Amino acid sequence: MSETYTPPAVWTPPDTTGGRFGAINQPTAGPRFDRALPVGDHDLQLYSLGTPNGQKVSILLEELLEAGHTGAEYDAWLINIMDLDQFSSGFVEVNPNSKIPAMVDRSGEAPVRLFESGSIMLYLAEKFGAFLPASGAARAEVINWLMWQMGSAPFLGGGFGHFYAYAPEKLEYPINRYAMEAKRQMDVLDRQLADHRFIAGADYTIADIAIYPWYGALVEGRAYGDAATFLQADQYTHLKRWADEVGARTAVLRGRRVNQSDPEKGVAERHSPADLD
Ligand SMILES: N[C@@H](CCC(=O)N[C@@H](CS)C(=O)NCC(=O)O)C(=O)O
Repeated sequence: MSETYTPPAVWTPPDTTGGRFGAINQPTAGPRFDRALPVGDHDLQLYSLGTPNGQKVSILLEELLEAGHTGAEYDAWLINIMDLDQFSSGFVEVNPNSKIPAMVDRSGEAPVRLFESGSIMLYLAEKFGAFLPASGAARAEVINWLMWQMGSAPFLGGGFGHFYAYAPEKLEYPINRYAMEAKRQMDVLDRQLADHRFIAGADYTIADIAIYPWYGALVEGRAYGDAATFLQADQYTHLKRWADEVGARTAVLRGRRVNQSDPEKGVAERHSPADLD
């Protein structure tokens, strides 16, 4: 690969784009092979992987259970994206976008399919009437921050994380561009948390649950190698104070361990609370 590139008039896919995720990318959507998804005993079936996007949903489910919502019991099945599980016909029926997390709610007459972590979180918060104010300005503020997370994290992960940690070459231009944006995003959160205990105000909500696996992990030094040092994450003291509080919650610690392919990090599948005990 060369440092500079002159795009041809019409793009054609390279043999491989290289880097950590090069092998899984293709310019087309849809299933790549036939395989049905497994279905367990509970109403809620989660198909996921313990990445930050996956953790958002497993943390919320563990929070719901901790708060006494027994209907939130769930089966969590591992979708190993490096093994291309996200391209099975069964998974694509649930999520035509072939990305984790996906979920099916089988509690009603017909199963409800759910994809996009923000959509799944809103659905669960509404279903159980928890971690989301019922109406008005307070509800709007939670949704503001939930949507902020959905829109911002691709610049942190697909932008900064990709070029700093995963791309086959270290290129100064994209690393500068996305380091700038990652720091700006941390400053947005730090300023908000300077005078709010939680992201959307005094209460812990799905906004905190969505943001913690990304930006909490970043300030806690668990994302993209030495990124916390590189980005001087310790400058963001309010963000760190919030991450310490959220990260210590029992349900957060449990939810982070769901659908981990590395046994040192957690369990591949979760079918009952005992799997995490
Ligand atoms: N906006 C989506 C993003 C989901 C996403 O990017 N998932 C990644 C893992 S964190 C994935 O499944 N990648 C597999 C692929 O791109 O083939 C969401 O929040 O649910």
